[in-house]
Amino acid sequence: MRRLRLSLLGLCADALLVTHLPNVRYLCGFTGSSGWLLVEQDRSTFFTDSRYTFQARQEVLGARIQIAPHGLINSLAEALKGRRRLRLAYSPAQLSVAQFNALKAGLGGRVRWVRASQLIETLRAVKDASELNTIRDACMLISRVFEQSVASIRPGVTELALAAKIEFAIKSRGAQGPSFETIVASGPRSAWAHATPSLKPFRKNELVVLDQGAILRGYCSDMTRTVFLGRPTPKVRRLYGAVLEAQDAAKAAIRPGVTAQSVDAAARKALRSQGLERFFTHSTGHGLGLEVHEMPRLGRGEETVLQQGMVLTVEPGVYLDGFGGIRIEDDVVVTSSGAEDLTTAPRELLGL
Ligand SMILES: [Mn+2]
Repeated sequence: MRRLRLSLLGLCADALLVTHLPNVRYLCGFTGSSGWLLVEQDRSTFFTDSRYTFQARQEVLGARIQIAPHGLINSLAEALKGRRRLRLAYSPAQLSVAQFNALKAGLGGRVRWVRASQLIETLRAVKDASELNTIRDACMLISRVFEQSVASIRPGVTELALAAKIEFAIKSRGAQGPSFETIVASGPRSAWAHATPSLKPFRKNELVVLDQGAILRGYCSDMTRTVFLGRPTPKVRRLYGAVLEAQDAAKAAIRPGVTAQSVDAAARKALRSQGLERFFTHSTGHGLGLEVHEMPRLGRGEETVLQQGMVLTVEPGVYLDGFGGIRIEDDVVVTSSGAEDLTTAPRELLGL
């Protein structure tokens, strides 16, 4: 809240309306599904509806709680009544056109709207010690879940059945649930980078991509491993080795002061040297925290400078139509001199 108020001064805004729930949670601790936060220099007000009266009382810190009987917009208008002029910052990507129009109508002409994108996201990108501890635990948990669930990959078991086992294990081990819909994709379907699990059974001599994450105490992990059902063929070995080398190259490029795009370039360069760059069809990674995708993105043209305390995924892959895909993904934290792995499941090619 203190760091946010400083950036508001820089924007010449009197207040910021926070409408994105992960940002609301980050600033005041509220974990429910409806709530806005108004941050001013001398106070903050949290608006929610009557379903959350008790929860807000227990969770919200550093803000006055305002239960809205007739919608958040009316309550906000009520709270701002009597202000003559207000420069109110908002994040355009996090308000619908309908909400924005209703806000303009409800708050009237005294508000000057100031567009402010990614103020809080920029703060969130660098994790503090307690956030790092939680992410570390979420990464440890998903590593254990993978090691446990890999034993269930056998011919005849369906992708959906394995996904169900993974998600059962996530909750059994004390996480709230998966941080995204678990990906289990086998055979040619493993070439679909974002496949959803299907009723397809595993067969002998297939690649299986498992992309799984857990939300623990609000924080996400995100890890991918690719295994081979049978004795890996020379082609699979070669592809797998190239992806692992690309991942190592990207990790080795991470340290404070380098740009996000330079990490992506390192992975691409490693795959290019094997003639495989054109099969790498997504970016190298992304930030991770309260949301499974947050700042910074490790991709082409991304000029964000990495800082100590950022948590990133590193996940190069190759996808060959009709054959299959291979992706290896770890979560790392940027340290004072490099990158430290947070996900620890084995990375060598596993033949089952
Ligand atoms: Mn990811």
